[in-house]
Amino acid sequence: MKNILVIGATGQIGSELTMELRDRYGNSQVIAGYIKGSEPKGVLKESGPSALADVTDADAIAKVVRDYHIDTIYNLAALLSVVAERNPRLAWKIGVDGLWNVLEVAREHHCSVFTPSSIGSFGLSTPHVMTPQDTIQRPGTIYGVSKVTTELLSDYYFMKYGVDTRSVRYPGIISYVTPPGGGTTDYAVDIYYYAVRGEKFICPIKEGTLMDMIYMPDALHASIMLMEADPAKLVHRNAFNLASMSFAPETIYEAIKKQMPQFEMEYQVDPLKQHIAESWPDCMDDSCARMEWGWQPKYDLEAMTTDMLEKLKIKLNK
Ligand code: AKB
Repeated sequence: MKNILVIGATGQIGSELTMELRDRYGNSQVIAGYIKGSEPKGVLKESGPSALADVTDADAIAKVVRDYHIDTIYNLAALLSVVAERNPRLAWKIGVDGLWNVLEVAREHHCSVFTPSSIGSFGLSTPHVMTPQDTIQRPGTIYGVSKVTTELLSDYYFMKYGVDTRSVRYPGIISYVTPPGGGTTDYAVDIYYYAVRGEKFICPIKEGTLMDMIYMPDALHASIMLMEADPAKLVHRNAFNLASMSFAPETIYEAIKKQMPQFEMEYQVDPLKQHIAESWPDCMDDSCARMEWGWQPKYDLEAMTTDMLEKLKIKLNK
């Protein structure tokens, strides 16, 4: 039986991943780890156990792992790219020092560890079209620098201590449940909220800027699938390119407009976001994920748009 700790359970991915894991493995088997000031609420709180699990506090993590006999940790604690750029030291403390704490606890208590990386782990010198699995990673943001470090540190703990570490490079994740906080790809979530509220959307990313994106159900499925994968088949571990769809602002706008013809958008480019976006891949080659553990996305832009609009109309009473 699996006993799982989700660190960062109240965040954008954590809030949905915790519920998905509870569906699959049983409510009492999945502990929602949170930090002070960000306690679980509603169904997340009521459906299963939760515990204080601040990634910067190794003793607190060790205590939860001991108390609940944890064997698998999903470590989702991180600042997103734009926020990280405004507070590099904190981004490092959470992303890298925090991972070190998790890996040490995992080594001692024989836990598997999933720590997501991102398209942000690539930089301007990376080939941008069909970015290969193994390629140049010289990011120009602290977010990217910390993501590359977490990939390397996770591989190091696997090679040196045999800790079962695995990871994917998430594209921008789109969801109607918990909004993201401070990422470069957030526009692709915000645009749906504006459309459903009947408001004009001001796009911070320039026309023609391509980035990989994924719908949350596919991102959750991929993460769990990788942690379930037969280790004998894994040539790579930290971290797999994960692709699903790649689009520029005008393409997602058109996809929404097809279903909501009144919807309007104009551009007011945010220089920091644009600078970061241009350093990331246009689209990644995820053939290693497909070959090594059978990755296959379910949603394309059209299917995601239909579902997002439907779910947001209910959520926003529109
Ligand atoms: C961000 O934009 O910072 C994240 C990411 C792609 O890692 N969504």
